Amino acid sequence: MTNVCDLFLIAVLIISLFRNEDKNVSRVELGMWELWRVKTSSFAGLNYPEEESRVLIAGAPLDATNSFHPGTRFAPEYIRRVSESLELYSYLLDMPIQNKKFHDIGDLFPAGMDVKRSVEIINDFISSESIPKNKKTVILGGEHTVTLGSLPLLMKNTLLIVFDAHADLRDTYLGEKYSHATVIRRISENIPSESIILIGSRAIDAEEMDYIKKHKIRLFTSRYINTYGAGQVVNRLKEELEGYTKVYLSVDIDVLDPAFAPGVGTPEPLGLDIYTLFTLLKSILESKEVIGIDIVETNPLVDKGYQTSSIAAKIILEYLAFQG
Ligand SMILES: [Mn+2]
Repeated sequence: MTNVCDLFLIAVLIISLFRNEDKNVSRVELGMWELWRVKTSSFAGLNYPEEESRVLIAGAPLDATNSFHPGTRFAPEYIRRVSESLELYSYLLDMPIQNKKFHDIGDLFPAGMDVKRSVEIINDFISSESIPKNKKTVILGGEHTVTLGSLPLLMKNTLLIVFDAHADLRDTYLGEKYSHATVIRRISENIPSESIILIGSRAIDAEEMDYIKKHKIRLFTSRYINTYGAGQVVNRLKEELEGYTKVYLSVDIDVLDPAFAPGVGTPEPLGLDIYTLFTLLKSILESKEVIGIDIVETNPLVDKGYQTSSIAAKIILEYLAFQG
């Protein structure tokens, strides 16, 4: 029996197919998604008008190539949910976070979208909204492959700093060119590879190590950081950052030791502790203009007590705290 409710939903769907006059092609094609995503809560339970905001936040629930444990599609939702209960206080600045206006547009596409299409949509969003409107970009992943969508931000004398247990520099992985394990390789083919710094790495195969050396990618392994301490790494980072005015940060939450961040797609022991990670983030945020950041690989399905989602949310809050 068709009830009134069904008829109403069908009417809404038909109207939605015709109502979208947005010039952005991907948005038009995703007309139905616009209807669903309005239900998504916004980051930190706040949402300022876009015109007043210096930062645009967008979810990218990509979960297509994870080889071990799927679930990253739920991360934007959990990060937002847990962010609502975090106090608006900056640990790094030791003061309340005030007047940092951001606009959370919701998720860019529904979970289940294929990799290439997802990356195109992120690309489109950054090229048609963040860059022309002069806004900074926060992407809530999703698997690490979403970073490829930020390529338009990496083109002009921008340093890419990647926090990650893994190098993600394989040419292909499980037969895929576009994968969470190949994402930095694909990026390195599009920007000067010397403009990439990997931090916290501890899962690198022989092919990747050769690639790092051959292409002069800069590397701070977790062993180096855990041996010499955050202070020494901060000093070396300052030297490495010289000559660059802008930085883009890609934070794979598995850079942390699984003791701190168990809810990840591909856990790898002997990572950074949370204090070291935040100290390194501070040194970057206070010395350079960080034009964008993505936080990827949080997996709420294996995340007891929202432990990992809450760190992901905290990283974004600290990023916001440093914006003008
Ligand atoms: Mn990783």
